[in-house]
Amino acid sequence: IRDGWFHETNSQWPGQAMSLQVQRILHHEKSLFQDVLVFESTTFGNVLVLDGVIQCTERDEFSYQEMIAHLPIASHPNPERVLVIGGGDGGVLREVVKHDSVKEAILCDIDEAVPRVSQQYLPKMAEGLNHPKSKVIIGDGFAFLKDPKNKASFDVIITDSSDPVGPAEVLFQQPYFALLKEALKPGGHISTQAECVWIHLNLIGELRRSTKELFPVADYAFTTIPTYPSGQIGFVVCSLDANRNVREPLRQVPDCRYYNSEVHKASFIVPEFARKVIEEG
Ligand code: AAT
Repeated sequence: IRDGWFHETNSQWPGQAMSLQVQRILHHEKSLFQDVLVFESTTFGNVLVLDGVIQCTERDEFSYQEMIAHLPIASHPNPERVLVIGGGDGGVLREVVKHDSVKEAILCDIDEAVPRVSQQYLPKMAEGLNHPKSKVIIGDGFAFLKDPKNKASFDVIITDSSDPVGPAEVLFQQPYFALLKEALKPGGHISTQAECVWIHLNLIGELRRSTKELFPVADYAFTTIPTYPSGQIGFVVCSLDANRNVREPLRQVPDCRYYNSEVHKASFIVPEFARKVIEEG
């Protein structure tokens, strides 16, 4: 923070930085895993920052949380048990529990500080943590999925993870995707945070390749969001069922601000420079 502005400078996006004007700092600590900052901005509401990287703002979080949750759930015929890895702010859980078919939503975030500060400063997201269908576990997502009792037990697994530097690095690698596959029930779906076509196209290509080796269906979709780098972020959405079309929603989702059935279908259409790399390698 300099002269009343937060600048999101980071070696993951060299030469560019999203800046937000700071009204006041609400919270700052070093947790066991990361530097945790919450500030009130002048025009984007409260902002959660981990290791200098914006995780969510109250003004635009719905774009990301709705899309990463509803793309895999609305295209699944009967999603009952859903797992969220990361997502400790609770915003994705808030979206997951909107689906009537969902009976149980489990969240596993590595850092207890994230749900704790979200309860205090991001109440509209943290409501997902407190929903009767939700259960929150603090622990490493990789270790959670390795536990034999979690094999073949979820219809949908959403990886709402921070960027691949720090504790989330393992969540972008093939051994992790293999664990996701084992933790799914037959015909299960996953979606994972899959970065931005303007900055990380090669990483997206790799994510698509490594998931395609494991899942018969592996697709990339994206959303627009002002406070993530370059204003765009994507998701790899996969299905264990070769006959499933994850681009087609099977039902509507109530109370959304970004997502609808047409947005669902359109989000898989990517610009030509990205399509080449993602689909043709
Ligand atoms: N809901 C939007 C915010 C996030 S949160 C990412 C979460 O992933 C953080 O709470 C972090 O503690 C958690 N996390 C990181 N590594 C692990 C791990 N190994 N196991 C479980 N949880 C983990 C996403 C922001 C995207 C930013 C884009 N630039």
